[in-house]
Amino acid sequence: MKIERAELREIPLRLKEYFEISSGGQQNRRILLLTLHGEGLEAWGECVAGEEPGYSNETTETAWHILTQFILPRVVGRELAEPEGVLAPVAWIRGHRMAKAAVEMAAWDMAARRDGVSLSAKLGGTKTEIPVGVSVGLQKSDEALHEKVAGYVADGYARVKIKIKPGRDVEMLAGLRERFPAVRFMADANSAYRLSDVARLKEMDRLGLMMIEQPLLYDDFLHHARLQAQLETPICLDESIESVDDMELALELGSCRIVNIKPGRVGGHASSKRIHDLMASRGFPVWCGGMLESGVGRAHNVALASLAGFTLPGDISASRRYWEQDIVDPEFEVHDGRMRVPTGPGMGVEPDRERIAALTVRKATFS
Ligand code: OSB
Ligand code: MG
Repeated sequence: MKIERAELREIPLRLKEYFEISSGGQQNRRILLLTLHGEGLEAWGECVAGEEPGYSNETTETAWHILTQFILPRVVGRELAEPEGVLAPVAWIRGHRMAKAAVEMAAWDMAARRDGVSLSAKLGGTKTEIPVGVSVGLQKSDEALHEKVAGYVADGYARVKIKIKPGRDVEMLAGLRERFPAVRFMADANSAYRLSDVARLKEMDRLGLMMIEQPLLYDDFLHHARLQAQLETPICLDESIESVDDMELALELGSCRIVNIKPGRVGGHASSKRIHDLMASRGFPVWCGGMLESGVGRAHNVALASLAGFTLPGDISASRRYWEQDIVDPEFEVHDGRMRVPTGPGMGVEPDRERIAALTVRKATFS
């Protein structure tokens, strides 16, 4: 398959509600969409970089820069049999995994369409439905939080992830546990704690949480290992894991027992599959994280989460949890805590090209 042309676009999409985590908040997303063309095929990818460098060191703006100045000029014109090699000409670029992943993931969509199979099948997925959860941002009050959670429980989500930070943690979670005794809860700190907070974190062991996600700094494998040794609740790493090598280090040190795989964070689907395979070989579960994607990025996440080792519910919620109107048809829906994996060719949902064109605030074309 030949990548004959690429279009990179930025579209603004406003989240239905402000989403706050320990490092900051998001309301107006600046989404980068990538379209690859070649041999009559059209394939789609999304760059998951955020507007601010609080979760990752990448931003929408750095991704635009790296994609337009360094990646796309070297990738367009390439002829490849399979998507795995698409980033070979840019392997010398350090970091910028979210920018790279947008291209790699679109190349998987292209290869799936060429083969006439779903992206799920192309990636080696076997599930026709996946269990899904929801991630609830920091709220102004416990009352507001309880109301949000009650709504998502009514929507049937298979587990509810609660964002925490110092001052909004043990008591808040204990209140939820009391009000919702049967709900599967987990907590995500987005690096808000230090190892010196171990006493506080140990108090969470009595709350029956499925896991605590990324309690400590993104690059601190050693302290995560020391913390995990003192906690019964499994630690799930998110920010820390950017490659299969990071995963090996984390397992070697005992820094976590679970990982949240976001294909954008780890550089694409091939890297995600390697992390999935490594974890499966050691008997550890993985789940697919989310980055407040549009329907394009969500389609990629759903396809990835159809691999057998993604046994825990992902942060893959219904389109309507994020947007008044998504940019794909059909929108993603949740029933009884599960989402159907699209079966059509490639990502299996249709981007709304007219609406995307109307929303586009900047566009760069490479041929
Ligand atoms: O830490 O998982 C995270 C969103 C943006 C940045 C980081 C995270 C999140 C979420 C939302 O938790 C997951 C979703 O897309 O629903
Ligand atoms: Mg997280």
